[in-house]
Amino acid sequence: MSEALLARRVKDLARQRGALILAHNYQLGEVQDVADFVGDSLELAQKAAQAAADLILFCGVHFMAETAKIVNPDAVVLEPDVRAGCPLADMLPVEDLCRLKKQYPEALVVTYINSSAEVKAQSDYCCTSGNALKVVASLDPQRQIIFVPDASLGEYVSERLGRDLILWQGYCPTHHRITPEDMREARRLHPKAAVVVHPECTSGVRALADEVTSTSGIIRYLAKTDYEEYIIGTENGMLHRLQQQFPEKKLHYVTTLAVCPNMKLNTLEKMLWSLEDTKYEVIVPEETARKARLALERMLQLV
Ligand code: CIZ
Repeated sequence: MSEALLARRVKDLARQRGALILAHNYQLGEVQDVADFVGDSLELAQKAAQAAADLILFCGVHFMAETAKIVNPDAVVLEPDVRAGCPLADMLPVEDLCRLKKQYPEALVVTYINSSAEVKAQSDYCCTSGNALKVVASLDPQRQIIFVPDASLGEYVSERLGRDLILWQGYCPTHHRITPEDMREARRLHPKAAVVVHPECTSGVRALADEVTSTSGIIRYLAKTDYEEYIIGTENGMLHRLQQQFPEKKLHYVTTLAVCPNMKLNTLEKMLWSLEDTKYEVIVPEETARKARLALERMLQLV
C-alpha cells in the first residue's frame, strides 16, 4: 500500500472514531503529516487537556502520552507502540528520587517533563525545556532545588540563573550523540549558518552555539531571525517541521546520528492498528495522576 493511501486510511479512521491525533516534533515526517496537531510536550499536553475528543492517539514517547492522560483523565489515550519509552525518563526510578528527597528534606523538587508519572507525583513542580528557566527563577532564592532528571538542562538553568541546583546525572542519549567535534565540522561546512541547539546537549556543544533553546524556541528563533542557513542541534525529526514552516531557509543537521530510536517506533501502520483495535491504552493509577497533575498545574500557572 502506498504511504499516501495508508495516511488517508489513518485520517479516515481517526475521523470515524472521533480521535484526535497528536504528534511530537521528533516524530517521523509521515506521522507528523497526518496529525491534527504537532508540537512539543507542553503544547501537546495543553492540546490534550483542552481536547473535546474522548479518544486521543498520541504519537511521541511514553511519558508524553502519560502526561496527556494525567491532564485529561476522562479521555482514552492510545500509543501506537508501547516500546516507545524515554531512556532519560528511565534514568530516574522513583525510589532514587525519594532517597534524594530524604537527603535534602528542605529542597523543592523541579522535574523535567521527561520523567515518569510516579516521579512527577513526587515533585513540587514540572518544567519543560521551554520554561525551565522561568519555573526555577520563580522559586524562593533561599530554598535548595533538586532538579531532575536531566543534568545538561539542569546545568544550563544553573549557569543562566547563577543558581546552584542539586542535579541528577540523567541525560538524553540522542542529544549527547551531538559532539563539539560535530559542531565544529558543521560550522566549517556551513560557515554562514546560525547555530541553534537544544539545552539537553552537553555543555561543550552548548558553548559552540549561537542560541540554546527548546524545540518551540527553535521555531521562534527561525521566525525572528533572517539568516539564510541554520545548523540545528536537536533530534533530527525537528527538521521536517522546520523545513515545512520555513521553506525558504536552508537547514542542516549537526550530525545524522541525532535520531531517537524510540520516537521513530511510531509508524503509519501502527497508528492504523492502534485505532482499529483501541490499543495500547495508557493507564495511570488515579492517585499517581492526581499528585502528578498538581506538579504540572503549578508549572502551567507560572507559564
Ligand atoms: O519538551 C519537549 O517536547 C522536548 C522533549 C523537547 C523540546 O524542547 O520540546
